[in-house]
Amino acid sequence: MTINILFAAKAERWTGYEAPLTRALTDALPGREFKLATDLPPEEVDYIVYAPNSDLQDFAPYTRAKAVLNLWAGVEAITGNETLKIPLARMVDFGLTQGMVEWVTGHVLRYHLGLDIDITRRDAKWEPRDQPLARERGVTIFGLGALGQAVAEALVGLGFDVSGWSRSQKAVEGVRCLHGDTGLTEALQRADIAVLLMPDTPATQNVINAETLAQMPKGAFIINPGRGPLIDDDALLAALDSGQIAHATLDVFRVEPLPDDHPYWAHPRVTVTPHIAAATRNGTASEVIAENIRRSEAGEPLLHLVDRDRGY
Ligand code: NDP
Ligand code: OXD
Repeated sequence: MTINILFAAKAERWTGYEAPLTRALTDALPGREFKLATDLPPEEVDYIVYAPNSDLQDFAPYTRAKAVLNLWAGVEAITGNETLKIPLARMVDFGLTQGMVEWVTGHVLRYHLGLDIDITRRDAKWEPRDQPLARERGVTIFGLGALGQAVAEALVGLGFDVSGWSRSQKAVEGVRCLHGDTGLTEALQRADIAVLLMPDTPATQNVINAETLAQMPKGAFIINPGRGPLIDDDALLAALDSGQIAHATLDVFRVEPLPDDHPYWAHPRVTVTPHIAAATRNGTASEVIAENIRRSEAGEPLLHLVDRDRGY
């Protein structure tokens, strides 16, 4: 029987996915017939390859569908969808992970080395300064999941004093793994540079607030490629103005695109990037999707299943 796979993402994504997804499905399902399309009768669809910003928001008519396979790592825009009753898998993709490692490492090194001082200097002042080694710089990764762990390992490789904070206890070589409410204070105190890589859930919203910002070392840096709601924006702006936080690099926001009049745009101690930290890569992501369809057809458990109650 033909496996019908609906590609439900913005139309412009189809051009990039059609060929690699077809190739990956052909490799993963030898001898099986499949149909991959952007439009199929809902009652005939077996799998939905999905982006939360697609027009598909009502899953009720997809009575035969076995799983929704998300093209994004973040699932906050779909976990609350009451019409979704079937398993939901999120994206864990080599390309996405590597992209995040490179983006975070670049911004950590920018802060660690004080690169802005030299890049923006125009006053002809020759002012040598001491450069601490990475091992003298505490970096805390808030969120030690697929992305956080990879980032932590890369920073350990560069010699940083890396801590990580998660909901449950983790073990990552070279990383001081802290967790839960009891681990939060130490995680904050060790964060000369804080990297936020948690999902947006009711439990993580505003985790960076006036109280937690005050527990970080004075003059700390914040890098947020996680999600906008992790930060209480007013509290961060106040901490930037007081010097408690020296600078923030923000890739994600409560409202995207970030509105023209948002104070982050003009703030001298904020760098805004337009949600570009890491993108799902068509080729590697297609292999992840195809592998999950193969698993489902073989009666094996899906990879990267979302716990809808936990929200990630
Ligand atoms: P994972 O689900 O693999 O990891 C999430 C981590 O956050 C886990 O370590 C988890 O703890 C921790 N966490 C969740 N809730 C809490 C909590 N209440 N307290 C403490 N820790 C918590 O996600 P990924 O690493 O794959 O992705 C992380 C996020 O990065 C995505 O949800 C998305 O928002 C963002 N993202 C941003 C991109 C960009 O371009 N800006 C690109 C891709 C992703 P535990 O391990 O105990 O479960
Ligand atoms: C994602 C993202 O969640 O790009 O994949 O933010």
